[in-house]
Amino acid sequence: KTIGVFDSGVGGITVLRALREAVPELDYIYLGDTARVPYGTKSQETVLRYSLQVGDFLVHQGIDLLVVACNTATAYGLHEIRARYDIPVIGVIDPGVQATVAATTSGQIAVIGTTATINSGQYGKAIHNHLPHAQVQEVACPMLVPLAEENWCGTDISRLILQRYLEPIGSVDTLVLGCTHYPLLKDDIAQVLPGVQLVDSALQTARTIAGLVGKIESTQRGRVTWFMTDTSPRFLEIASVFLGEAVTEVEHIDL
Ligand code: DGN
Repeated sequence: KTIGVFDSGVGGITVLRALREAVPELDYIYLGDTARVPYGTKSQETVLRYSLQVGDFLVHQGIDLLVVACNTATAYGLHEIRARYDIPVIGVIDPGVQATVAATTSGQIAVIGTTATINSGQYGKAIHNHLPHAQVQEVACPMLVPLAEENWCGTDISRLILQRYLEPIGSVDTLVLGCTHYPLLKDDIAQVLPGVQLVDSALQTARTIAGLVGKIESTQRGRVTWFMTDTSPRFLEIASVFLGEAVTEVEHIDL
């Protein structure tokens, strides 16, 4: 089986990494729309148009399942993306929400994400579907994506920026990392909000897909085929940081 994974850029590699740990035997195709990143600051209409172009490309590659490994694309377009293809399409929001409602005891929850994800209100809506009385604070943290891409996680700068975003949140027992870049900032976030449970959507999405795929007979590690819409050295460098191993053979495509 081949799983198609896409993101606006390199962030979705956190989902790919979690998937390769959960189900290493599968083959993966990763597409990063690096020429048009970020999606997180764009309108719904634009994000949806880009997502469908990427989806069409991956579906033509013959994938068996499509993972929308971008919170912004999931928030703005999952419904339409699902309607367009006859293979299963998994977004990153539902798995994160399921884990959040299972983890919270007080119902006081915070969600952080890009401006687009937060403006969509999708996390809050989905959490309220499960827990109508939950108090959900949704906070846009637009500086965190460039921070992670600069590889400044674990520094005094990352902690200062996180303090500025997170300290006004007040008392919550669970915080959802509603953007693919944020798993890289998990340790910093834990320092700024000690005692708060952190829900990593990338990890939860990988668990959901592992459950869907079920047991696999082969024990061979599958391969990853890489496509990007811009292959400047900077993206390959960041991709390697996000994957935790070198990303070298990337094919450039135009959509
Ligand atoms: N991958 C995007 C997300 O999860 O929302 C973040 C990157 C971006 O488009 N700004």
